[in-house]
Amino acid sequence: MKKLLQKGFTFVELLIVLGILAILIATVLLVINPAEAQRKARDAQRMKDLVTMQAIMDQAVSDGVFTVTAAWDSSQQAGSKACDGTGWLGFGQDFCKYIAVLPRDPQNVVSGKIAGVEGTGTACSNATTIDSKTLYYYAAYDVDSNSYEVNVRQESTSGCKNINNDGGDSNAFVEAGTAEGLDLIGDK
Ligand SMILES: [Ca+2]
Ligand SMILES: [Ca+2]
Repeated sequence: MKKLLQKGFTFVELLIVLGILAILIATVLLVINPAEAQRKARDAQRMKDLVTMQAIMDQAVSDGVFTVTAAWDSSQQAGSKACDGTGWLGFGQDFCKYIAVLPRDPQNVVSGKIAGVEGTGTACSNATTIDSKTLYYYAAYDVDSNSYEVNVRQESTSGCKNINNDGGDSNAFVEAGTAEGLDLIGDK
């Protein structure tokens, strides 16, 4: 019996093994960083949606479907994903022939603890988080120049670099569109 017990772990040995396991798990979590991985995944979706929104707007401008008579900003209407003109990217226009369901920010929150990141420079090394702001997609159409701008935020530190070098005037958005200087949407 004594021999058998000696072959097993002592309490101290068990503690050491558990300690090592805890360190290993903490290290793996630090490397994988599930929260940052989720932010990256949402950012990737946002970049995809930006291209989709550009395609919708390009087509709509090309087809001359806009009947609005004044500049229009959809940035505060991130609710419905309906394509029939009542959705957030509506401008009162029916976009159903271009897309069945409008893209919408994966988070789509009025005010989050972290609403995104912003920073300057190609590496965005000074990235800081944006607190207590809307985490929506934004769009604007200017009737005089028949041009538009669409914006998305980024949440992950690595996504921050997407907000620069896009030809726009904002260090808080990834901007795209046909408006000169992409200056139709101010910082939100
Ligand atoms: Ca930008
Ligand atoms: Ca802009």
